[in-house]
Amino acid sequence: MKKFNHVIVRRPCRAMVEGITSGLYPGKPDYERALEEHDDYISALSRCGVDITILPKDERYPDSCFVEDPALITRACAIITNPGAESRNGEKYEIIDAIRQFFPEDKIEYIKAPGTLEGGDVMMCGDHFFVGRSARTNEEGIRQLTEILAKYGMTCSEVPLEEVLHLKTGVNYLEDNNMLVCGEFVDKPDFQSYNRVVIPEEEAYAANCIWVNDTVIVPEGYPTVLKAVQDLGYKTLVVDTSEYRKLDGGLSCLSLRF
Ligand code: CIR
Repeated sequence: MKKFNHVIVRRPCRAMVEGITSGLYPGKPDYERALEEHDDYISALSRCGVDITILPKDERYPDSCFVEDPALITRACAIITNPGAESRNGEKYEIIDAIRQFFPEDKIEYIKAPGTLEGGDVMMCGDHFFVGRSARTNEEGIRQLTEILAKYGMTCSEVPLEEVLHLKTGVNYLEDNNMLVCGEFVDKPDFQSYNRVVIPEEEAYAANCIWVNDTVIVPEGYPTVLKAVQDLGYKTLVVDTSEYRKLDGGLSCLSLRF
C-alpha cells in the first residue's frame, strides 16, 4: 500500500553534540558519523517511493534534526506544534516554510501556549491518533489537538506516560493492525485491539521502527525486532542510528512522513 508520498528531514547541525539527552544511552554523538547515518537514512527512505525534502542544518537548535517534533502532518491538515522542551520551542518557526510547500494556509493549524505538544508523542493509526501526555506534551496541548482533529473528522485519545520520553519511544504502529509495543505500553488497554508484537526490554530502542509504504525501517543491531518485523511479512531496511540514540532519538524522530 502506498500511503506516503513525501518526507521532510533536516540535516543535523554540529551543535547536535550538545542536544538534550536523558543519558540512557551514554556518550556524545560523533558528528561526522551522525552525518553518514543521516545519509543512510535518506537513502533508505528514497527506496520507499517518497520524495524527500532536505532542510539545511540549523546551528541555533541542537536537536533540530528531530524534525518530527515541531510538526504533525495528517491526511487533511498540518499542525505546527508547540514543543515543550524550551531549547526546542523555536524549531516550530523554522518548519513552517517547508510545510507551506505542501499545505495551503487554511490547512495549517497551530498548538498555542499554554498548550504544549511534540510530534514524537503522537501516533497516527488511520484516522485515530494516540497522544502521550508527557513531560513535553500537556493536557491543554492534547485538548487543542483533539479540537483540531475533530474539525477534519479525526479522533484522538490520551495515553499517560510514566517512563519514556515520547509515546513513540515505546510504541509504533506498522499499519495493517500491527503494532510494536514495549515496556509500559505492553499492557495498556488502549492498544488491546491491535496485533501487538512485544519487544523485549534489551531491544527497547528498536520499538521505534517506521513503516513507509510497506517497507519497515529498523534500527541496526536489534535482531529480535528485525526478525519479528520480517515475520509479519514486511520488507525491511536496516539503518544505523547509534549517534542519534545517544540523544534519545530514533528513526521516527528524524522525519515527517506524509
Ligand atoms: C529531545 O530530547 O528532544 C531530543 N534529544 C530527542 C527527540 C526525539 N524525538 C522523538 O522521539 N520524536
